[in-house]
Amino acid sequence: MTKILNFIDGQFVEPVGGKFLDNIEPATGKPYSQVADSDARDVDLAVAAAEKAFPDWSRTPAADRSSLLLRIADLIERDLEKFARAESIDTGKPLSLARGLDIPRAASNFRFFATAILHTENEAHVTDGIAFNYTLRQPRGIVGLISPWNLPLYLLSWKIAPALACGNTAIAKPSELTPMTAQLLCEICTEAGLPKGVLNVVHGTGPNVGSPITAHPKIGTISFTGGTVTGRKVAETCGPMFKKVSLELGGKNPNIIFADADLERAIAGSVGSSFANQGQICLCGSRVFVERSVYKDFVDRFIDKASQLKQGDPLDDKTEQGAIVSKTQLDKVKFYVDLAQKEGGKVALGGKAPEPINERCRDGYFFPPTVLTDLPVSCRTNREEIFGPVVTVTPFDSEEEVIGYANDTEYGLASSVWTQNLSRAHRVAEQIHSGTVWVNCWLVRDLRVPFGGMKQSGVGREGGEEALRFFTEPKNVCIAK
Ligand code: TXE
Repeated sequence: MTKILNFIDGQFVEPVGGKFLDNIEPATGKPYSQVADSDARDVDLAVAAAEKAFPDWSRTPAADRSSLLLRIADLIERDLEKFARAESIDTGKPLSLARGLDIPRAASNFRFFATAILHTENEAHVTDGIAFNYTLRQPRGIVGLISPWNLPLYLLSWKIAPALACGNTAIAKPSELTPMTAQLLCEICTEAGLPKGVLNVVHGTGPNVGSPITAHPKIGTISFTGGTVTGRKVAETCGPMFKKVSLELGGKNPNIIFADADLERAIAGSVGSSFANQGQICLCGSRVFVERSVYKDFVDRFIDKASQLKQGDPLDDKTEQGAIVSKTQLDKVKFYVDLAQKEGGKVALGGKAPEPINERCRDGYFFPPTVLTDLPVSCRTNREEIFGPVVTVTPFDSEEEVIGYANDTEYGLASSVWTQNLSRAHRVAEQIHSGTVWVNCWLVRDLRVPFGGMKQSGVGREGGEEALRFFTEPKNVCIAK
């Protein structure tokens, strides 16, 4: 069975403790590889390598760092098919999604930050008659990058690319559930000629590897994407150590359809925002609100369209809905569908695990697109993050009412608004408490825009200039006249 090893100081190495975890293929429910079950000793080795690499890497001219990162982007694209297949097997996501979204986006992340660092500016402030100030933005040192299982390479590269582009060295920890494409990325980094120790990857569980990374005194910067409960633990560790932290956490995003929307477009968009990647995207719109005059029409057509999504073996090219990432996550989804019914909800679509899709997938973690109606806005199903192919649909009567519903959550990551009334779009966008508001679209991601959440969806922003600022330390140099 393939062994996924740590990548430290440019070498693939076994974990010091010699232990491995089974890596399960969600579509079959069976182990198909093993991943290093590392601990604090491996983190220490990675930190030593990153520390050694930092002086040279941080002084490498931006143009040279840029060339290297562009080469990594090219190599990811060259190996697109290999990466996409690996991501699909590891996560259960449809191969077509990995090929069309995850892997191209990983290449774009490298390309974007490789070129962004060629166009930076340093601010200057003239203090009248007294002094001249300029701002240096220097790399912060060794950074810790912790990422989740839903978009493994997409999210890991979203952190690695800006961190390295800015001249930092990194310790990355992919989710233990989906470590495979990080291994492939390390192979490519070697081929591209990335100096050893610049990127180190330590595999293992959150408590054994994630926690020592967040607690390590030599890692002063932590970029974390994952669940809100874990994010809180990361913040608790980093706070008293005064680390610079970015937390991209969960969501319970509203998707609002006004009667004046282009319904055809809103329905297609809502099927995507509800069920893409089996609903396992932090940006998915899991609470759908529909203006009462079009509620019935919308629900009927939405259900009709969602029921046509082809669930199947993730490796089948025609599959649109694959497997849920793990048994734990599948159980969580089932728990919430049961809870919804206890809370008075009706299952309008799905709700039960399907018959086996084929012999290979007999024991896989499948759950169909599920639509729940008739739930009170404030019930648990409507408040807690499910992170699966499950949405609730609720009618509303006025703009004011739906803004109240949208904001009645602990989370504030993203939202969608569907309307053809431009003034309404501006009004609603301004009042919704979320880091992103999409109008008549979903998941349109320009890499230059600030990305992140409000309230319990996180702290800080990633993307474009925000990322370059996060991974650098501003220093004011003041020269007297
Ligand atoms: O994520 P975790 P889990 C949500 C979703 C899901 C829930 C739990 O609702 O059901 O979170 O998922 C590492 N110190 N999201 O438990 O644990 C872990 O190894 C440092 C939303 O699978 O947050 C992994 O690499 N690190 C989300 C990463 O944190 C720790 C995506 C994320 O895993 C750690 C995933 C610790 N103490 C889940 N414990 C999104 N917003 O995209 C774990 N980790």
